[in-house]
Formats: sequence, structure tokens, C-alpha cells
Amino acid sequence: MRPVDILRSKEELFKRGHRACQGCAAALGIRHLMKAAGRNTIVVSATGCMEIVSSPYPYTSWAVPWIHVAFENAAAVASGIEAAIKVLSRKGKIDPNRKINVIALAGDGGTADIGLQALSGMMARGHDVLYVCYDNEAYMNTGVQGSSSTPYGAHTTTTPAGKVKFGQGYWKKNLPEIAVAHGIPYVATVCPSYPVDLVRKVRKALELPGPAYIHMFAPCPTGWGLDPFLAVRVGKLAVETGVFPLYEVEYGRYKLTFKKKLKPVEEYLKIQKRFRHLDEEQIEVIQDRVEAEYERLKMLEEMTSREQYEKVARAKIKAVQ
Ligand SMILES: Cc1ncc(C[n+]2csc(CCOP(=O)(O)OP(=O)(O)O)c2C)c(N)n1
Repeated sequence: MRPVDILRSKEELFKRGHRACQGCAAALGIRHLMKAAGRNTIVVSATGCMEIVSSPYPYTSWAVPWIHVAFENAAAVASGIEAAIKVLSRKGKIDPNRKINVIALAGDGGTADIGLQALSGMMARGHDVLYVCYDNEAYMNTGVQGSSSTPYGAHTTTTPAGKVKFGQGYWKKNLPEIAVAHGIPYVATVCPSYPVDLVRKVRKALELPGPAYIHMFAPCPTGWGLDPFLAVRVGKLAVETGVFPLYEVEYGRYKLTFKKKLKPVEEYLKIQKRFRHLDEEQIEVIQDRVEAEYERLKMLEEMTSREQYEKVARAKIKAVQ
């Protein structure tokens, strides 16, 4: 099915009625994610906003088997589930031809900070799991504390902007690149403002054997100081300014999936309260960094278009399986 037809389908596996804030882009992205994944899916959710809003006992928004795990171990639990499916298939207790998707889901805190070790293990061992990090760029459900995925200059309750500091003082950890460094078959960035691209990448991630990592940009009106009706717009601006480049890395090959002349980062920054204290000089520092990173991705795209990259990556996957 074409991604656009998947999006049009009436079946919802992440149901409405959940308690996400108005304009929550993570909830929107997960709705699309689940449409792309389909019914034959088991979801493992780390503690975080998306777990809390979707499972207030005795209700649930999940129309598939779903397990809530601790803050740090979504990737480890998903690895165990995937291994169990393999054993049960081998013993004939599950139809070996039935493809069951295993998806681990966690926020940026549960991925970039406390869950990074479990994720690294899952990727190194080569489990056939899709790990999705929805990145709202802070620990949102506990009150907007900064994570290592909080962007440079952003105000959070633990990186407050004031006379002494100007918000987050270091650069956002580059999680997709950490995943790429594990040599897994598929890594991609997605943004709910681009649903067709999102669905296409989720399908590809689930179809390729072995581990896949998807980094989902997740604008958070509550934590970012943003009008809820601007959540989709700000996602578009993040992509259009290069703040959040859309790309995929399949068997080591980079491909930018949104390529246009970049808009100035100020257009993205100025509609969010978390950046309102930044002065011209600080915005210029961010602009330079964004441009340099975009150039780096373009160079990687050019460099890895060579055949040998695919060969090397495929060999590595065979070794871990
Ligand atoms: C070991 C442990 N430490 C701290 C907590 C408290 N805690 C629960 S969720 C959370 C923040 C989650 O942040 P993130 O993963 O970014 O997801 P978000 O809430 O933004 O969706 C924290 C600190 C916990 N549950 N377990």
C-alpha cells in the first residue's frame, strides 16, 4: 500500500481519547507510526509522556499488545520479546511465516540519557526491533527538565535562561549518528509535519531485517512555550531551516529526504518562548552550526553513494544475526 493510502485508512491503533496536551506532535506522530506498523505489532513503552497519557488505568489508547516498562529499559525488554518470538516460532508455537513487529518507544530522556545503554546493546546484538525515539527535547512529563537532547540555548526548568546563563549550554546529542555508528541496517529522522515521509520510513524500517532506529521530532507546545495550533508549523520550520534535517541511512548510505535552500533559523526560534532570550550573536552561532551540520550530511550523502558502503554494512548485519 502507498504511504498516503495507509494514512487514509480508517483503522486507528493509537486511539483518540488519550490525555496528551493540545497540539502534542508526539501523539500525532505515534498515531501515524501505528497506522504504518499495523495490527501485527507489539509496542514496548518506556515511562514518559506517551506512556502516561495513553494508559491511565483502567483505560488504554493502544489497540495492539502494549507493555509499559521502566524509564531505562525499553530496548532491553523489546530485545527479549523479539528473542522470545524467534524461539516460539522455532518450536512451532507461532506461525513462522507471521511477521510480528516489535517497536520500542521512548522519549529523548529515555533514549539519549538513561536508556542509551540498553539501546546500544539492542543495536549491537542485532535484534529485529524498531526503536522510535520521540524527541520533545526535554523531560516533559516530569516538568520540562533538560535532557542531553535539549538544544543549545533552550530554556528548561534545569537550564533556566537568566542573568547567569542563556539556557542549555551544550549542543544536542546526535542520536541518529550514534545509531548509525552501530552499523545497523536502517536509521531515519522523521517529523509528524511530514506524515507521508514518516509512514514510508516506518514501513522501510519494519521491512528491513535487523535493528532500525527512527528519531521522531516531537514539538511540545507546553514545554516549548508555543501556541498549540503551531505544532505542525514549527515542525515544518525545523525541517525548512535545517534545525531538524530529514534523512535516512540505509545500509550505511545517507540520503537527505528533504533538500531545499534553508530558511534562516530565526524563523524557527522566534515563535517559541524557550528561545526568546537569545540575542543576535547567539542566534548566529546556532545558524552556523545548523549550516555546518547540513553541509556535513550533504557530503556524507555524496560519499556514501558508493557501492562499497552497502557491501560493508550488509556483511556486518550478517555477522550479528
Ligand atoms: C529510574 C527513573 N528515574 C526517574 C524517573 C522519573 N521520570 C519518569 S519519566 C521521566 C522523564 C521522561 O522524559 P522523556 O524520556 O524525555 O519523555 P517525555 O516525558 O518527554 O515524554 C522521569 C525523569 C523514573 N521513572 N525512573
